[in-house]
Amino acid sequence: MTHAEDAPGSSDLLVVANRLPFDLDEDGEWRRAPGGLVTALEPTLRSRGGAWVGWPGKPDVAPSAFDDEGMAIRPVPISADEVAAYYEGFANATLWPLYHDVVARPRFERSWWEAYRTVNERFAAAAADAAAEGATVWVQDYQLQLVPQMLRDRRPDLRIGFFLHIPFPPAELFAQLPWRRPVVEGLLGADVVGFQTVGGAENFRRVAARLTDATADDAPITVNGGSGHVTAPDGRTITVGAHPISVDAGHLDETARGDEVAERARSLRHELGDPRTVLLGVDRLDYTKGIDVRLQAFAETLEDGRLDPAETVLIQVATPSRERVEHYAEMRDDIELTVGRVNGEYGSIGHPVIHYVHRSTPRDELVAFYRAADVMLVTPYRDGMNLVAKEYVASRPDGDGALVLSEFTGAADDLGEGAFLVNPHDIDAVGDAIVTAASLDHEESRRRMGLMREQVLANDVERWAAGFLEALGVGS
Ligand code: ADQ
Repeated sequence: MTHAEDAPGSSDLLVVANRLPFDLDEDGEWRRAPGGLVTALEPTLRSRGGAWVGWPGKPDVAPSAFDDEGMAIRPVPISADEVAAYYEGFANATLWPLYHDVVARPRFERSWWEAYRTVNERFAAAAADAAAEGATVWVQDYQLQLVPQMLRDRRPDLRIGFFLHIPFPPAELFAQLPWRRPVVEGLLGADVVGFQTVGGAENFRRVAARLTDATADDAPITVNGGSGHVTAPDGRTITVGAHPISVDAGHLDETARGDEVAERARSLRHELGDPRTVLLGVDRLDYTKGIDVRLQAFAETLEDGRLDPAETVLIQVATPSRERVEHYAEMRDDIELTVGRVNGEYGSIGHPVIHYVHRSTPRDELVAFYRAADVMLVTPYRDGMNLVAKEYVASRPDGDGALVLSEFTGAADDLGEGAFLVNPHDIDAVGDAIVTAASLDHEESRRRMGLMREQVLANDVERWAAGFLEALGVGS
């Protein structure tokens, strides 16, 4: 059905995401909110007079649309009650744990589902309003899975893409969701549905055939290549593909080459007491990231004497995240307790073995951390991709450094040849990998880093965006 009020707007290319590339701060001023997605998409949107539809990050405000150097910014208002039910509730306490292998128990609340539908409908209406006749609309992520079909109902003339940034779980787990069918039908409103990994794309194709009236082929799905196909009951064909996201590799590489960053990395090591080995973790403080397992494994290597606390330092940078969601507050307490316990046992006055920073870090400082670290620890229980792993690699133009990487990240598919892959549920294996990576000889470390750098520099975030848009039929 096409709604009478949905007359075409003027944008030929739209991105629809939970958040805008701008935040509205406490004083009602717009502040740029940089991020990988913004970096990748802004140039294309600007050059095409495109639009970005999203929430300004502050509840109960309805700011007007505005133009930012050729890109239309279309705010979607969300009330405080809706933030609690749609965002903190359905998105982050139902879908997030369910899609990450149920590492925490998902909550299924009917009122949250209602709010999710209502807010998705509002995003669909805003996109329908902004899109020109025959425009292309690219919908992002798990907060907006109903938007593709809602948008198609309003505007059958549009070309619609959807990309999921988090994992798509196996059918056996997804089937727990009481609203599994409408969610899959929502996604099948798109022409192209993209996932971080081949595994995620295959899971979705299987779920679509099993839980809806659609049928699916069994064509091999390959990275940025072969696609699967689902045929909807109305005869439309939906392309299902794997498009692993990446980082702004060239920019990170260049920043890391700068004298300031090199100097900051040196001074950082000096401030740490010039230890032989610096280990680093950088994460949003989230229970999926396996911060607990890496701290525990690190403590055990100190305990059994394989690493010397006088010569080794672990920096853990953890950005505050979703603090109003129940599981997050608990996890923060657990992690901080472990940090205190390990430092109490193995640190000395003025020389803690774990330096724990609970705040967001400026980009250049983060790059200096990456350059200063001998071993990067990325140990999620499950992660769609994990950009930190790729940022570390892009920030090592010196060709040194080792990466310990969970096999349950999307990044493991891309960096598996050079990283030390581990099962984060196997604490002994994580400890062994930390020790091996910390004692790696220079030549082997350079060989492994070389393999990873080749991958990341050749497949940056711009290429990712161009690849998805090409699958959608948008030429560059
Ligand atoms: P996230 O779960 O947020 O992303 P990740 O991919 O690691 O996880 O990205 C985190 C980003 O935040 C990185 O760019 C990192 O540099 C930054 N960051 C983390 N800690 C920081 C700190 N203390 N200070 C400053 N910046 C910090 C979701 C999915 C991932 C997927 C991405 C992109 O969960 O699997 O890779 O989207 O698709």
